[in-house]
Amino acid sequence: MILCNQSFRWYGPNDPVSLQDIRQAGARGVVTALHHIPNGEVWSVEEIMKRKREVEAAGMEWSAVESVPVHEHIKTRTGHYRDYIDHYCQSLRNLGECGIRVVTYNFMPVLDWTRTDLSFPMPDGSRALRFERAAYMAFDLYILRRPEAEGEYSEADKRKAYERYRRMSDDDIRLLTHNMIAGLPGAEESFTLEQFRSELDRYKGMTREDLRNNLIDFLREVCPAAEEAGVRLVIHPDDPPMPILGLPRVLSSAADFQAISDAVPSPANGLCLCTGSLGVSPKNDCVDMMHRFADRIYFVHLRSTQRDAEGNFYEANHLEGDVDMYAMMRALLEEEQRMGRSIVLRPDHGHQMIDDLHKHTNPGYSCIGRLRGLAELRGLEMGIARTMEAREG
Ligand code: CS2
Ligand code: MN
Repeated sequence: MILCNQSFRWYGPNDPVSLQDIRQAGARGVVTALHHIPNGEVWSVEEIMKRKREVEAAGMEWSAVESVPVHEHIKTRTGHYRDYIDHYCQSLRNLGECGIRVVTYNFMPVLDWTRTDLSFPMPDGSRALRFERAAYMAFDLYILRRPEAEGEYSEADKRKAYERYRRMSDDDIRLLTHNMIAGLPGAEESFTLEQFRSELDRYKGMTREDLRNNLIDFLREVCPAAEEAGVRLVIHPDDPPMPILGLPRVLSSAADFQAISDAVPSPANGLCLCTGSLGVSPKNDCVDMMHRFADRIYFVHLRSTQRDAEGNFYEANHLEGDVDMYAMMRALLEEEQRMGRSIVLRPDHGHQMIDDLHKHTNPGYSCIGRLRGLAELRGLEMGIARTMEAREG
């Protein structure tokens, strides 16, 4: 029986969660990146090998890179994008040479994932990441004061946003601003409001077709290098899977992945199926995507969210919320048997719980909450795998 390569994300030597913690959590693989190398520079064989040896010395393997970041100049095809693409290809060659086979990236303009609340209290006392639509609109309209925002919301939404804004203290405003733009783990940059406005300006007038074309051009340029190096690139979906702050989006649905896969039919052009991102939209069927794109899926993030009628969502426990985790795991195992290869899997975020609550960790990446997620996913996997085996035998 082929099982998933159960992994855990590690932010490197500065991560308050240690490699030993990760091993004790039951992971076989470590998902990490060379966060100390500035966005756009080449990852040298030496630096890659140093990290690889560190992970192996702790008794695990470096199962996937998350992420080799894509520079904003590449996303906008401006400035030094040519150099950055050359650097990207060189990093892929170097990673391949070191035996690292899966490389994650995203093509979200300016921001990686977006939440309004990084510490939302759950009934059991743990804390979750949350997206509250009214707070988001209040930020857009009354704090960021994005000029186009006025015309993009209904009157009812604007009233709701204003009501929400009116009730905020200065501290609330500072915290919301920080949560929205001050940089999250995985995000390569952090901004002040002023800097953020000028970053948004780079995308003025850019449609989703324009952004998609830039992504396709990028893939046409890097996939041959990835293929040669034996590396699979996987794009992480937009989180949340809807336009944010007027920015265009390219990977929010099955149709979006189909489009880039048709345009660049290289085996190196892969998908990171993140159920925590895609699952926010009721229109996305993650189980169906697992079957449909299995041949291109080399990495899976399992996480669930709970949405409501207002457009808010919070990150739920891994086995609860809107994502049918049993069906997801079954689809994953079925595809792995069919293809005869294991897929790297990690619990995406987890709640801050138990001792996590007294520690300062990267939002979403405390140890115990993710340990719970991984334990639940491993148990689920074993249960389904044994049942499948019994049926076959
Ligand atoms: C991650 C993303 O924390 C997360 O939600 O899944 O930040 C992911 O690492 C990037 O988008 C991939 O480039
Ligand atoms: Mn994810």
